[in-house]
Amino acid sequence: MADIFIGTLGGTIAMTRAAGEGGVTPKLTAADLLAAVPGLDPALSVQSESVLQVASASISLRDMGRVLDWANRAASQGARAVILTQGTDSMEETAWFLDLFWAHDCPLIVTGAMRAADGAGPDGPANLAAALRVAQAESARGRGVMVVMNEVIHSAKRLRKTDSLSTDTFSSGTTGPLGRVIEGAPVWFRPAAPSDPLPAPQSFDHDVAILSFGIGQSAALLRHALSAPEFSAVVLAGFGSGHLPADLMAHIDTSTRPVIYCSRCSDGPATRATYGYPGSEVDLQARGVWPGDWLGPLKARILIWAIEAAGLADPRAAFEARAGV
Ligand code: DAS
Repeated sequence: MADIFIGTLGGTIAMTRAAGEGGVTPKLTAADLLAAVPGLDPALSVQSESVLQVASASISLRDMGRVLDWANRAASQGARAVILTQGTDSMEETAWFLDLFWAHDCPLIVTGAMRAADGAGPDGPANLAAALRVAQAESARGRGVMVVMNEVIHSAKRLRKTDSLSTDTFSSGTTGPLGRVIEGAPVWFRPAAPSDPLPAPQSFDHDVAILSFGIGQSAALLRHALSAPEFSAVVLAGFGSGHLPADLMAHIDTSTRPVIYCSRCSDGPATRATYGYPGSEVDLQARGVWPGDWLGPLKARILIWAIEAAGLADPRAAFEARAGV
């Protein structure tokens, strides 16, 4: 039995450019990624598998169901830790998806790279090495799904990609990261928090829309999202702490699906009781729109999608229980 299972999903960490290609594409296998990690402990028993080979914007929720099954199998077979490598573009969504369903003490660590494997100073091997260090630590048990990038350990819930290219792209915002990897071992800034995993997803056919708003935007997309049968829920990425223009409020209809308001800002919560003007959070809630609380639009979308996939009887209570800090 291997100590650590590594599943690779593609992403920049696995990308190189072949002659004639216009840019890098995912090619490297799990074995290639491991071979590039300097100073890998030869006593460490690792089992690796290439699970997907895609850019992370192309990972579907159905794919994530398969990845979750793969990771669950590894944990049930006695893995000490599971590591997934993937693209950073969707990491804040995929890690949160996994965290919502992860029911093991065994840590699940997600990592990737901002620089391609064949460029100058690729960060992939260092990130995988740091992820392995966290995976090997007894203190990582019971901490659910984490993202290790740039030697910083983020919770799946708080992590956001903040820069399209910098190697220092990930931030846990106001609440800060969970810890850092220092001299080859994790140093934790806070204790492990208890988790309340959702039952495994039963359905993958539903879709949740995110609508972001700019000044003067018409009601066309809002009307469509709130009436289209394809959408089982709608997340509104509103101004400031979650506000909509007053003239759009007449189009809000929460009678057929959950509608959630979040902040379109890169940090901070959607408020509940600060502003009372038309289009404010007070007005939205009076019309049946749920506060996204501390979740940004991407995380709120994954959460309501997961709750619907799990078929919970009281989606609102399940959402509220998980949307706070
Ligand atoms: N931006 C790339 C990455 O960081 C591509 C992707 O997300 O797959 O891996």
